[in-house]
Amino acid sequence: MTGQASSGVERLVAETDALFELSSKEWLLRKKGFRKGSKSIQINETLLTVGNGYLNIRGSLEELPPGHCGGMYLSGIYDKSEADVEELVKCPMWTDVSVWYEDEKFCLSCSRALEHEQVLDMKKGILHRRTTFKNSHGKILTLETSRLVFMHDAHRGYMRVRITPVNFSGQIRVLSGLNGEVFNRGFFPHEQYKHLQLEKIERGRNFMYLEMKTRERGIRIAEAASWKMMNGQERRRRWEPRIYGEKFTSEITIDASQGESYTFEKLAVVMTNRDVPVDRANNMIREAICNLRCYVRTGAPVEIKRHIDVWRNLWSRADVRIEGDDAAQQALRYNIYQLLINGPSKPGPIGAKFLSSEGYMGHVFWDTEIFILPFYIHNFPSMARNILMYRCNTLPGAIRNAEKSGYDGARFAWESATTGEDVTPRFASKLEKTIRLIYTGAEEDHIVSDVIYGVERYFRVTGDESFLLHCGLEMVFLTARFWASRVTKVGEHYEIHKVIGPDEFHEHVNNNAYTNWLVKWHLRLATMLFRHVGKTAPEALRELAGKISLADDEPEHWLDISRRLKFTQDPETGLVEQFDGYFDLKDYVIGHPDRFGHPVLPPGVNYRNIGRTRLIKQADVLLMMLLFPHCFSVEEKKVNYDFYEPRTAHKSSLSHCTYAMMGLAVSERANAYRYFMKTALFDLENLHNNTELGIHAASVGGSWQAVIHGFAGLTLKSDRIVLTPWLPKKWKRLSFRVRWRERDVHLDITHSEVSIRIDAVSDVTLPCTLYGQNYKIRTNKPYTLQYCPSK
Ligand code: IFM
Repeated sequence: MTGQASSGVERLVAETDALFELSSKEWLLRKKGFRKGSKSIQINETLLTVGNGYLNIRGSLEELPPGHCGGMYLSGIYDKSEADVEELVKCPMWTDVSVWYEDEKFCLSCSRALEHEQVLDMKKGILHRRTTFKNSHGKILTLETSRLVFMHDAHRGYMRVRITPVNFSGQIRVLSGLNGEVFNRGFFPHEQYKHLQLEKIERGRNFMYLEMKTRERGIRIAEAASWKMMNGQERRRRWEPRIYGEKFTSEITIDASQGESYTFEKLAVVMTNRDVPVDRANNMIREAICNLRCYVRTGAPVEIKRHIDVWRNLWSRADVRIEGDDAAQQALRYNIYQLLINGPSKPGPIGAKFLSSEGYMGHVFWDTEIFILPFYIHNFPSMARNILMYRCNTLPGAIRNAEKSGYDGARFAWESATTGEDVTPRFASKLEKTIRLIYTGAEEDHIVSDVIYGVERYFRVTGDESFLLHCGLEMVFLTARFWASRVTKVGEHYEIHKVIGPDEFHEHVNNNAYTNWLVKWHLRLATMLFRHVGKTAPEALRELAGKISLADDEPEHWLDISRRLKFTQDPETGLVEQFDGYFDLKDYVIGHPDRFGHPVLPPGVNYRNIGRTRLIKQADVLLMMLLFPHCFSVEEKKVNYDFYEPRTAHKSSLSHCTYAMMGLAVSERANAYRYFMKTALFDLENLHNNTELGIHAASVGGSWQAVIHGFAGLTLKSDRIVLTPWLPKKWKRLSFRVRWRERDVHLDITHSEVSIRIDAVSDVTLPCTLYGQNYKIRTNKPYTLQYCPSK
């Protein structure tokens, strides 16, 4: 190698070094130390996931120590094979690396760790690792890695590896490749499902290529990578690419000198046949290699710079600053980071565990529309649209669900994957320890209206008429038709029998308040939209009516059902009965929490008999009041809060954020803050002891909502902004911005002022209600109003 070329390489290394410089500490999530065989290995893998919403990679250690559960997941790639139902497929890995000296691998489980740390830089979306191993022969070596998947180009990833033999010189082998020997976890311990079969494995002078196909749907996943030594090339003795079965390994042997560092880099491309035009999809190797060549030509530093620029923009859009409470700020940042690495740039599913693991098999629940979607609606409307488009595209599956259960219209699946047909497993999910039949797929029908709630909220905040006319209306009408066939007429009234509400401790119940209230609203909305669009876009309505054979009198029938659907609330106290007969159940309240602060079930109550008690799993009536805040008075909310809060076991990650926001609504502020911190720290502190199985995406979205809708008290209506901020004492300032119908709303709240500025293309005056008082806000002008929450 010439001196000139080698100085070019040094420059490249220095350039990436500069780009990889760590951000300041408030942007870092640090995980220090390593405990062999402990659960923390997998918990850290979940927490340290990097991604871009198309492809996400768990933060596994490159040498994959025993007990690891590394994995890469691609949005929307599901397969069934021997599994009970379709599940998110673990894809071939490209981030595995192993370093050997004299037939001994440097691995955290067999070498001593003199130091070990993984650092997630949330500002840049990069995961770093630094480990100094001492092997059984006393050889000390430092391994440093950095990995990322690009935000500006979802198909590309990058990894840099640096090794330094600290107290020895000699031949070191560094291996990395493409690993197709990957399995999903099975239902029982040690059971595994194989979802992929080998299609093609090839090597060229500068690349390796692996193509695998999902066994059921035949989706082809292509991975191409270049793996090379960057500096110290003259030290390279051998480069041996090897293919073992479904694994490609590229082995580089170097003559290493004590104290010198050697840097390697891997450029990877990942795509599926779904990502390329049909006529090119039968030549995936060509697609992937072309892409890789182009990537190699551009060079990593240019790509990394672009990636960091995109991250800068994402944070400038979505960051929320809390001054005075570092713990809250750090936790919220982490949750926003999770939302950012899972935002879909194309229509596609968002599962209850995001793309962080196979937990809940990657399925999509109501978590998406009720808990996760609002962040995207208020920050990245096009991503929100993509989330809803997934539901729209799976309407045919929802129609089949309705048909299969003997109803009309469309019934969104309780658990959804590729087609929208219900994929709820028949037996208890892997997250629960016991095996029992699951009824949620047959009975948890509130999902149907939860999706529509998401549609309405999206439309209200964005005003996206085209989505409404081309997708939303059809979703609203077909699901309204489902309810019209699902209700039971009892005398002059309608009822909904045999459901499970959000509280899943009680199955086969009649007239769950949350469900019935949502259905009332949904049917009314359907009728109103029918009338409204009949006037504003009659042609579009006529076309849709023809497509779904909508009879003229159907909408009026929906309104009639809405009016006469049962809903039970004590007229004197305002207390809502969660379902028929709930008040007749044995009464218990949750006693003192355990030493971790978790609610403890009263003596004698267990998961087999809990359905005979008034104890509930998660917010139910309270969530209804949160979603429809203007339909219930503060007194009604308080009565229900006081009743249900001591009876809620919070055995779901969806519960705490609801109690945080409802706590603020009824001035239970200390409690609200406590619940907020639980939500915000849900995975960071492994609150439910199952973070190894993936991120709790609903609590991630819920913690953002608790700050924006809860503490800032922000509601965006179609024509006005409503604000009721209240800040905890130690929060000196809360500031953020949200998107509202092509405008940017900037809010800055302190204990004395509420500052608001609405940036817009044109100057207009918009109404804003603060603590119930109306103001007129001119766009592009700053306003400072008084902060004065009720005592
Ligand atoms: O959707 C939730 C449900 O409400 C409670 N069990 C877990 C599901 C997925 O998060």
